Amino acid sequence: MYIVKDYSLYLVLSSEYAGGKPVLEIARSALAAGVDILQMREKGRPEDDLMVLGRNLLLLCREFDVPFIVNDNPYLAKNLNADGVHLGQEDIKRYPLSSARKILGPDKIIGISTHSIEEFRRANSEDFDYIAFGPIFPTKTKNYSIGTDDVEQILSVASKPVIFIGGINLENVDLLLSKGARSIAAIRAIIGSDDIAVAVNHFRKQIISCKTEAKT
Ligand code: 3NM
Repeated sequence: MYIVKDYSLYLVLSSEYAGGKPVLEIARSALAAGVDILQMREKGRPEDDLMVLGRNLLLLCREFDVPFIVNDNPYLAKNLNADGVHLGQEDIKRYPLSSARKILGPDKIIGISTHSIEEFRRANSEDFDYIAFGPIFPTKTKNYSIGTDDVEQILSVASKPVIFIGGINLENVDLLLSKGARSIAAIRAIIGSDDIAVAVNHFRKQIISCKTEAKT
């Protein structure tokens, strides 16, 4: 199994929220500033486009030794030789974990989105490599948010890394970290920022200072 060194800051790259900025430029700045893992999340684009963008993103991720994850489609992940796939609750109806593993082989990362304690528990009992949980705060891709009340409970039973997602920004991340979260994913707070490197550095500082405090 591919061992991910660190899921602390997970960048989800979606050009629809990039405000017209080229995603490859955003990716380069974010990788240089220190995101730990990167996902290509491009909804509704032709597969040929995704192959081109994916190849370029993979090369960039390799340059920075950061895992490259493809959203939704294990076949696309396989064809790109990406490091893994991220599956939503709808995706796993089409590609249950066993079939995604068969497509990708045993050494790739397979992550899943969960949106309730029940979904989390189910995913936690299966052999996913990580579990995303959200949307924690209001966000554009979902019409509800679940807040931080369940964070401690989830972390107390989690048997794999949990990545919190949804509306997380530099103002609210401390609340999440104070509940024990150590891995967070973001789209807009990073790619919508005027200065990608500054946004990434701020997130990193906040996460790192929390980890250091937890040890002392
Ligand atoms: N998945 P932003 S929330 C892609 O809850 C995605 O599973 C979510 O974007 C989930 O950081 C979300 O801009 C959107 O809120 C994250």
